[in-house]
Amino acid sequence: MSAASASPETLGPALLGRLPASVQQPAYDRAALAPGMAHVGVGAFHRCHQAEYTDDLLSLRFDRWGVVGINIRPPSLADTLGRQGGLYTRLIRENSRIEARVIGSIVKVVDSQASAVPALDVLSSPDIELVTMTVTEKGYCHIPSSGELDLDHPDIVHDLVSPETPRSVPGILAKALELRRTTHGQPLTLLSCDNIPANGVILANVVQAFAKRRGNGLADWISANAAFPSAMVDRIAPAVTQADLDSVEQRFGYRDAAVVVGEPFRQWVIEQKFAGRMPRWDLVGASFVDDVTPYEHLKMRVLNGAQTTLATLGVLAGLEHTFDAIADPLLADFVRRMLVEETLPTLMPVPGVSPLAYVEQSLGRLRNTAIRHRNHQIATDGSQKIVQRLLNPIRDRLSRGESIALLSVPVAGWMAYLIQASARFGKRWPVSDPCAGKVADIADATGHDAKALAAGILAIDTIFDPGLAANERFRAAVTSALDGLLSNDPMATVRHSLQQ
Ligand code: CS2
Repeated sequence: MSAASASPETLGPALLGRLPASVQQPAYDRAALAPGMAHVGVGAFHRCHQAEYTDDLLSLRFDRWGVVGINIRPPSLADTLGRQGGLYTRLIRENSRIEARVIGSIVKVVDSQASAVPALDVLSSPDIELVTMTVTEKGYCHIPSSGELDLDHPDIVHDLVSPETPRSVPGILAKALELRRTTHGQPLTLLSCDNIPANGVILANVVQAFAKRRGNGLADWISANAAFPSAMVDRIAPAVTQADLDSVEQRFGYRDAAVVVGEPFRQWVIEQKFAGRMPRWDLVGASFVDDVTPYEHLKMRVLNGAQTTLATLGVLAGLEHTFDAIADPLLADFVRRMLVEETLPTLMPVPGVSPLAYVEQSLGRLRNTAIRHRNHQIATDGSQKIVQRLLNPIRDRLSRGESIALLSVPVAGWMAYLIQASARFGKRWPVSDPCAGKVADIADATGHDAKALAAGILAIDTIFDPGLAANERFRAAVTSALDGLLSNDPMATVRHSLQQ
């Protein structure tokens, strides 16, 4: 097809076979795929990660594992992937290099935003043996500091009263498992692919806590018939922009409303704990292991820790993207020293991985200028991210009497970001975080006095467990960093922390 045609066609099954040679396309017969697994939360990350692994596997050895993509929150899938027969373009970008591939593993999409019924129909079907999910940190309705179900969460309150019409992820999954139990009894593996520590344990906690409150034997059935493996997932895949969609049309001559853009690096480490058959993702680069914890700590504390640090401090410095923040010599020096001096000593050994090389590789990934990952996007929902990225390594170091001078700066950075980003940058970076309202109230009540502010925020026990919040060294380090970051020269605090 011609890139210069007046009205470009939209990607769909009819266009396969006529795509430009530079766009790779499914090497298997999609029409013969049967839906064998479902994915909840078909955002950029799923399309760039798990769906690509499945596509690799389908190319390698043909079997039935087509994916049914479900969204229980906006956006609607019908108008994008739905119209395109589940097909979309996955761009891998690294500086000036670009590689395009049409992914075919999603065979059907289901919108279940208005009611849980369409999602429940899929999740309770005996054809579905596995459900993967990326529902964001918030989607689990758990308390970040403890990993337990948040019984005060409005959606959980609703679902416990009306379990037949659930809204929350725990409520929908518990209902789906109940339907499986009463209709056919087939087991189910529920594989969280969200970036939270021990994600399988947290998923099991919230589903089981919900099921136990139903009191009808469901929790016991789940224990015997469902598995909740943990997984570490990795690939940087920022929110898609109009420019990304336009770039496919300009380069390749067709329209695609579901483009995703990711970096070359990808990793998937999955705990070997399944309720039934699993796709052999291990044949296409994923790893099945007995314990994902060391991998998870490495990734969340190093790569994600660096991202959150560059994001919050980057916003305070007025910088737009991760690559802008890491191009700043002070921030680059700070983040490397924080990782090497304070984070690395908290990690468990990971087979075959040199921690120092991992740091350099991670920083290299963050320098990729073709991945336009906004600091503001990464800073969003920071309250759900800082526990695993910053507070857990801090807790480990405090227990051994080690310095936390550097790691406490991005913790204060997250606080300063919540307090200042909207006021300083307005609509450009409006803060969005489940704790934003609480922090704003604390700021109003304390008149922006750093000591009172830090004390107020550290008392939010869903983020800071009481033991950590009471630690004098931690309190002093965060208070002093917050004081500096709220001043007119926030970067002086970053500079100063390196001189200590
Ligand atoms: C990012 C992650 O927005 C964020 O919180 O830090 O999405 C990050 O890009 C991925 O975890 C990389 O695997």
